[in-house]
Amino acid sequence: MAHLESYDSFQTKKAREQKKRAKERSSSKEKNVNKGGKFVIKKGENYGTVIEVRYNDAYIFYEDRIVKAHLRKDINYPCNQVLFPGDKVIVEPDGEDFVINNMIARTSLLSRVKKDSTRLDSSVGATKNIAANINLAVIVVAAKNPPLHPKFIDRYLMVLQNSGIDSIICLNKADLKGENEEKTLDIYRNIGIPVIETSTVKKEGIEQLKEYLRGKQAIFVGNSGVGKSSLTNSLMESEEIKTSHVSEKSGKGRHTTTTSKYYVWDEKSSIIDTPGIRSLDISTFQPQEIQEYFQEFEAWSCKCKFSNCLHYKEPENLCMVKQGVKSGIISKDRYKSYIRILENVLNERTREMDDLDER
Ligand SMILES: Nc1nc2c(ncn2[C@@H]2O[C@H](COP(=O)(O)OP(=O)(O)O)[C@@H](O)[C@H]2O)c(=O)[nH]1
Ligand SMILES: [Mg+2]
Ligand SMILES: [Zn+2]
Repeated sequence: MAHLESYDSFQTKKAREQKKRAKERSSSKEKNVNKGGKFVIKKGENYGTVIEVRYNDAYIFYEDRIVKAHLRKDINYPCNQVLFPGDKVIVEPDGEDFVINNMIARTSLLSRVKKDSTRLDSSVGATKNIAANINLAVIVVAAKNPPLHPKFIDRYLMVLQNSGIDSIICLNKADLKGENEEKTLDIYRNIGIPVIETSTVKKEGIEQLKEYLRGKQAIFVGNSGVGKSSLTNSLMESEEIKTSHVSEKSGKGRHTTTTSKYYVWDEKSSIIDTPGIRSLDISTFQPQEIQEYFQEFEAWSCKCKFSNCLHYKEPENLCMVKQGVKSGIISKDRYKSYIRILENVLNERTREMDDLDER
């Protein structure tokens, strides 16, 4: 676990602050439910882990088996608005089922933009919560097929960091890796993100991946076709994984995974295999905030002429970040990712202004 420890010590003060903010955000979402008797508690022993949520009930991994459970009677919300996969709950037998008496306060809540959300309902319910209490995200990318693009990695890194979740990069299909891919990976090694390389074809790197996953409530994220399900299968070949469970109703696609699968190894270790999460929610970011997630800019940006420099349309001679890119010390790809995300956020804000004007 040496890698993980060095990564933890790498966490900057800023990252810790981001985590704190993420925690506050997720706990503010719990408030509604907590109005009656205390449902959300700070700590608890002998908890079970939610692995699938339906409208009225949830499946809980509890004492080495999966039990079906419903919410305590006084909680007047559908189960799927209160609990998400990964939530830790206190249950007790209740007739044939179990009853969920409490939920332990979340450490993180990961969400994505809903596929069917339109601009009109963007204020309500436009995001879908994917999983709670995730403490490690494995960003899976492929060396080739699909090609390796830093822009996906950067978006994931930003959103995950903002949710208070540590990330590692897993380059799968390492058997297809060339020089260009090696250069791309170096960008991330240089900024302190752990990178592991796997090949499910050659059965390489699986043990190392396992080492990272042990003791974690982890999630595989990444575009479809990169090999997330193949990796899960490789992990499953080892006997440690006890349970697998399909959550969400299956969609129509025949050859791609359309459902999330929750694999539990033991009380403390699990992995969620997600279908590709296409649209991550970046709507909550302020333009000025985005650069915080490009930690290697910081040493330069503090010397930009304007303290609120966006390193965007400002003249090159007044922007040190642009100088850093020019000198080759800041990766051009990372800078491009930054600009792409910034433009997304700025466009979103322009559209909101237009909407206001029209009213
Ligand atoms: N060359 C190579 N192909 C792989 C590797 N892992 C997975 N694949 C192939 O990549 C394709 C997509 O894999 P899959 O696990 O379904 O990806 P997912 O959509 O991310 O779950 C399949 O055809 C796999 O056989 C690998 O390590 N090397
Ligand atoms: Mg899959
Ligand atoms: Zn600047």
